[in-house]
Amino acid sequence: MVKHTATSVVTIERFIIEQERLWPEATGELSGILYDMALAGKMIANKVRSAGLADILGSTSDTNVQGEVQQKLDVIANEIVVKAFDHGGRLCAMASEEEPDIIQIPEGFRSGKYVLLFDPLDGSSNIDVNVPVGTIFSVFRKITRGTRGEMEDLLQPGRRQVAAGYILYGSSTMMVYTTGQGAHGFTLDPSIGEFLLSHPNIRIPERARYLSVNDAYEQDWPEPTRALMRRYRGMDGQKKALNVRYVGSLVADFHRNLLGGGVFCYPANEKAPRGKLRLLYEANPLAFIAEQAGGLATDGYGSILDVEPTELHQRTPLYIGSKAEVELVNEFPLPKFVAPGLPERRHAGRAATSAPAAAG
Ligand code: FDP
Repeated sequence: MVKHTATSVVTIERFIIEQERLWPEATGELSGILYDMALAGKMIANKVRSAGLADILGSTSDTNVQGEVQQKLDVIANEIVVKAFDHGGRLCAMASEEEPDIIQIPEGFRSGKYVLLFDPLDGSSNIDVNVPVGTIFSVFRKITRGTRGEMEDLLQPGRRQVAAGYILYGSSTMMVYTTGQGAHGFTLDPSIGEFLLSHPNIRIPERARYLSVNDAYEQDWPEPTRALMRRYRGMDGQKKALNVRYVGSLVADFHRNLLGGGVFCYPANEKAPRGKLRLLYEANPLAFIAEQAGGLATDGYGSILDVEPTELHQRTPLYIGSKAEVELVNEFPLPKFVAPGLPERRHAGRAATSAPAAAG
């Protein structure tokens, strides 16, 4: 990695170029994807900043005073990302949390060698109340032979990601990404419209400070999950209590814990037996960043990055953050979270049947 001093001003563009030079065989296409994502992030940030002013809140079916159909911000963010990528020639397909099916590159445009999976505006239930939201993305190499992207290209285990990241629209806008060479953070300087390197080589603190979990679901958690949460809260006398911080916007919760040390948990529960969060758009990219920063992510059975996806919108339980806290999950064997009739979760190199037996 190229070393930067605390005083050097490094734009995201320069940083990406410097990283690319470390790989003589690089064609620049992945770098292009990262620039395009930074650009899409700036455009979404602009919309998020003016959300309350521009009268773009509300349901997609609402009509504004001009008689135009209003669009929700997450729909707008989805369009921004799709338009930033579908004509660029770097991707052969996309998948979005907002769309049910694979997004193909329009006929007549060059098809590239990567696929992009993204959640255009995560935490969108927080938009109306001015709480931080984020965009999350994940990039894989195409593995099928044809020109167009196929489902197989999108359903790859997270371990094969070549890049992943997020853009947090908070008190400032930040982009954090990894290409497997550490996790790096850039803060948008709105006066010049550039993301500047502000957090090179992020390392998640080993000593965790925070626990992020929505314990309104406690009554629906199985006993091992409750016991794990008691451990995190220091209630079983085995450990100093963590402080609880829960925004309810995954990117914001993850980012705080990445910088301050902590664990974010969204366990499976009786009503959501496979959890709520999406493997491909949320868990995988954040797990890649967590590992690159020295942390971990598990679904309670094994690394998130080893899960072999079976469907685009697959959900997963998620425990992510500081290594020691995530490793604690192993001490509380969780019940099988696979709902009857749904395909079993498969971990690469490990049969689903090796998961701990049902315990509640
Ligand atoms: P949201 O429903 O607002 O879009 O995955 C979506 C997500 O937010 C995450 O950002 C967040 O961590 C989680 O759901 C919050 O869910 P709960 O309200 O069930 O806690």
